Order: sequence, then structure tokens, then C-alpha cells
Amino acid sequence: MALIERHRRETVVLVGVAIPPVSVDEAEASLEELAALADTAGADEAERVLQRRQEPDAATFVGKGKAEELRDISNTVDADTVIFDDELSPAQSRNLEKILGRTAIDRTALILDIFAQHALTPAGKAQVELAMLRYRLPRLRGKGKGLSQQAGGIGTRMGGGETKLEVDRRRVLRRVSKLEEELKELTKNRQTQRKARARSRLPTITIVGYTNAGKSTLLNRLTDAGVLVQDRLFATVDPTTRRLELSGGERVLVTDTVGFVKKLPHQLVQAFRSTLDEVAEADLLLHVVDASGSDPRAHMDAVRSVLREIGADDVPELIVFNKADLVGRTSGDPDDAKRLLQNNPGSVLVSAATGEGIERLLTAIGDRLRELTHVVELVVPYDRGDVVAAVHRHGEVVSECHDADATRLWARIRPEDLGRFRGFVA
Ligand SMILES: Nc1nc2c(ncn2[C@@H]2O[C@H](COP(=O)(O)OP(=O)(O)OP(=O)(O)O)[C@@H](O)[C@H]2O)c(=O)[nH]1
Ligand SMILES: [Mg+2]
Repeated sequence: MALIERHRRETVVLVGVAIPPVSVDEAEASLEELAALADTAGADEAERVLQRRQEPDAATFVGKGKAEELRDISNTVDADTVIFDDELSPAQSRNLEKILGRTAIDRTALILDIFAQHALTPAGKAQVELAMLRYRLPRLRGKGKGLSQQAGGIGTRMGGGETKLEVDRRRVLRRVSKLEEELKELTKNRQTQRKARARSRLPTITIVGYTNAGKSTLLNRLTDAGVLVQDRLFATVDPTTRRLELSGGERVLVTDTVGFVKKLPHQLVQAFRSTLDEVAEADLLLHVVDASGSDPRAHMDAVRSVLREIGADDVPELIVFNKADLVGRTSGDPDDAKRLLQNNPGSVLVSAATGEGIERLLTAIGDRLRELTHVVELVVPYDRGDVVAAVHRHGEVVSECHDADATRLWARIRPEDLGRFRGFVA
């Protein structure tokens, strides 16, 4: 199945609909992002249409009259594809394609297309393919007449050639099962790796954040990871982990992973379970936010809602406002950054690009990790040398002295390790 197939750049028309409670401003911002996604996927935007509606039309989402208007616009600019910012039901895409006379896809298909282009490892590719097939399955019905299958453009490179519907569906289902099996294996391997890391006692930190916030740039700045950095959305699909030494000499593991976005397709979140488990199991999240963006707050909310979806909302978070070098230059005023820092106590402002603020960040990471562990006082009888050794192995001994009949230790121990020393706590 060819997931990565480059074609000539396509011409597209972008369509957004503001339906209460979504305001026109919000719909406009979302459409702006859709344009960036389309550009990343390899499309040239010919026209952008924003519509206001009270509710979506069941058959065509935008309404029949609007659909006909979109057909005329598309004819004028000779568009290959019309991309809708909202998720279309399978029936809506079919109806729209009939009226438009060309491919109609939604934001989900566009994002899946980008992921397919950017996944490099076998694991990443398998996860993307699974998400695509799950997206495609309900859309197979009656697709014989659909135009997407012939077009083979953006959002439609979802495998398969022209086969009969039933055969096609059975084949897709078989492939889904096979991929699920493969991914189960992968999840097991990842778990084993994580257990090995846990044994190494190195705290794990995962960099999360909106796509294009500068997560990979930050990992490269902190370590010599050499991860691909691009002014493109979803440049990173496959995670990278590197070792990092903090200012105090403590060693930690840092992982850069896939970015998030508003309306991140749930098929992707599901299929990326094995990658995203890494996030939920981290000791600390570095939440990177582009401080120079037009609405950092909205991006933070979108990231947090994905974190909730993957069960990572209770992992401690250190907010890193990035692109300090751009704040007040591209947009807004320099005080914006000050306000962001004030409204988010404990956050730091850095520029991953210039290195500004990185020392402060390293200190903050060390502080936060220390806060997450407790210093306890332990009294260990002299005949329990094994316990003293275990304390040294599992914790960080702050101070140690020898009484008449026991060793007295003050050590920083992670909550999950505390249990084994319970009987010796002073
Ligand atoms: N001026 C400036 N640009 C930055 C900074 N950090 C990152 N960038 C730029 O922002 C763009 C995105 O950076 P990446 O590191 O690829 O962002 P990412 O969060 O990993 O993005 P995805 O992997 O696509 O989700 C690139 O063009 C970087 O050069 C910064 O501190 N200042
Ligand atoms: Mg990246």
C-alpha cells in the first residue's frame, strides 16, 4: 500500500463554517490553520470561503445553495479539491462530491495525509496506516461513484486501487487486524523498553505541545539529538529519546514526540496509543508553547484537551514559553510574554533557537523533579546493609550519619519507591 506518493501540487479551495458557539473570529483562525495544513500537505490555496450557519446541513454540511456556489468558485479557479475545516460524515462527502464535481475532503483526511507523508519508522507508518484505514472504512459504502478514488490526491491516498466494494472492505478489515496485531507487539516492546528505563532510575521527561511550537528545536538545543526541524506542521511523527544532564549533574531522559492540534483526529489519537503512552507515563511534561503566536492560550487549551484524552492530564507539567526572540517582533507587544509568565506561575520563557533562557529552564526542570520526590529520614539497623545499599541505588542520599546502633539517612526518594523503605522511615 503506497502511503507516500508525491503528486504535483494541487489547487484547493478551503471552506470554514462558523456555527454557534464558534465565533466568526474563531472560525477564521481555524481556517488560517487549515491553510497551513494544506500547504504542508502540498496544496496551493486558490480561494478561502467562510460561511455563517445556525447549524450544519445534514446532507451537505454547508447547504445545497452554498455547495453550488462552491462548485462555481472551484470551476473558476480550476480547483482539484475542496477542503472542509469540519469533519464531514461519509454521506456528506459523497453528496458534496456529486455537487462539486471534484474531491471533497475534511480536516481529518488532510491531517492523516500529512502524518502519512512524515512518518518514517515502521512503527510510525503502521500507526498512521491504521488510523487511515479506520477513517476510510465507513466511507467505503457506495464509493464506487465517488470521485476520491479516481483522484488519488490529498486525503485520498488511503491505499487500494479500484476494487469491488465488498472485496475492498474485507481486505481493509484484514489489514486492520494485521496492523492491530503488529502494534500490539510494538506496544509490548515499548513497555519493555520503558521498564528498562525505569530500572535505570533516570527520570523521564516528555516534550509536548502544539505542532510547530518548537519542541524538536528544544530537544536539539538541550541535547545533540539532530531531530528534523521544519516550519511545517507535524514535522515530527516518530518520537526520539535522548539523555540530558541537568545543571546539578542529575541525568534525565527527554523525549520529543508528535505535536497536537485543534480537532486532532480521534482515529490518530487511538492509533498512536503506543506512542502517546510515553506521554502518560512521563515523570514530567515540558509543555512547549509558541509565545509569539497569535493565541497561545487557545493552543494550550487544545494541548490540554488532548492530554486529557490520552490520560496524561495528571502528569506534572512545566510550561515553556518558546520563541522569546520573536515576541513583540512579529505580533503584539513585548509585554505579552510578561503577562503569559505572570498568568502561569512556574513557567519559563526561552528561545530554543537562540539559547536564551535555556539555563533557567534546566534549573527549573531540576527544581520541579526534586519537588516531585520527597526527602525522608530513614533509620536502618547495622545488620541491614542491604537496605542502605538499596537507598543509595534507588534514591539520592542527601546526608548520612552513624548512630550507636543504626545508620541514619536523609534521602530523596520517588513516591513509587517509598513503599519498600516504609518500615525504616524515622
Ligand atoms: N524564531 C524562533 N523560531 C523557532 C524557535 N523554536 C523553533 N523555531 C522555529 O519554529 C519552527 C518549528 O520548529 P520545530 O522544532 O520543528 O517545532 P515542533 O514543535 O517540533 O513541530 P512539529 O514536530 O511539526 O509538531 C521551525 O521553523 C523552527 O526553526 C525559537 O525559539 N525562535
Ligand atoms: Mg517536531
